[in-house]
This record gives sequence, structure tokens and C-alpha cells, in this order.
Amino acid sequence: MQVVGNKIIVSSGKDEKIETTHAICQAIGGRIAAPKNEAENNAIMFFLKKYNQYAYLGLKEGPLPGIFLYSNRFPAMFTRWKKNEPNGKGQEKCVEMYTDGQWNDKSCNQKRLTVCEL
Ligand SMILES: [Ca+2]
Repeated sequence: MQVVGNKIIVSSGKDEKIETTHAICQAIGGRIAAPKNEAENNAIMFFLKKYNQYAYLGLKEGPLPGIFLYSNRFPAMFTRWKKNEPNGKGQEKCVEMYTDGQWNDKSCNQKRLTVCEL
């Protein structure tokens, strides 16, 4: 468990489909982690390093390619895209975080570490 600002970041330590991650996070009263600043990004990265796996973030590409939205449909203001990302041009709708904390737009059909925010 990582406490950062008014958020708590937790991980099951397990890899799941993103739909399963959404369900797990909702079941514990939270949602899939979506970092809003560097401190939250680092708190998520802690688990990626611990379990040596990437994680999907709570962002999804909207109707405009390259514009990624939170679940409330607001566009992400804080981003940590890896160099040359996002590169999916509308074909990579989800966002994964690498173990170094940088982001990649990615197809949504992988299994990734479940990380939730409360
Ligand atoms: Ca990409």
C-alpha cells in the first residue's frame, strides 16, 4: 500500500485483463489507478518495480486520436509518455505504464498488473 496525497494506491500483485482490473478495483471501492501528478505516478511505479510488470492506467483514448481521457471524460493534463509515444494513431486505446514510470498507448487486450486507487 502506498499513500500519496489523498490517495491510496494498492495492487493485488496479479496480472489481469483490464475488464477484470476495473471490476476488482470497483469491488474494493476504488478504481483503476490514474496518476494525476508525479507523486502518484511514482506510487504506481513502486508496484510495477516490485512485481516487475507493466500496468494499465485509468485512461482511455477518446474520439480524437492521441487525446486520452479519465473515466470522467476529462482529458489527462499530467502525462508521462515515453519518447515517440503515443504512437497508436487511434488504434491503441489503452495506456500502460512501464516499470520506469513512462507511458505507452497500448491495445487493451493484454494482461497487466492490477493497480487500484482509493
Ligand atoms: Ca504505443
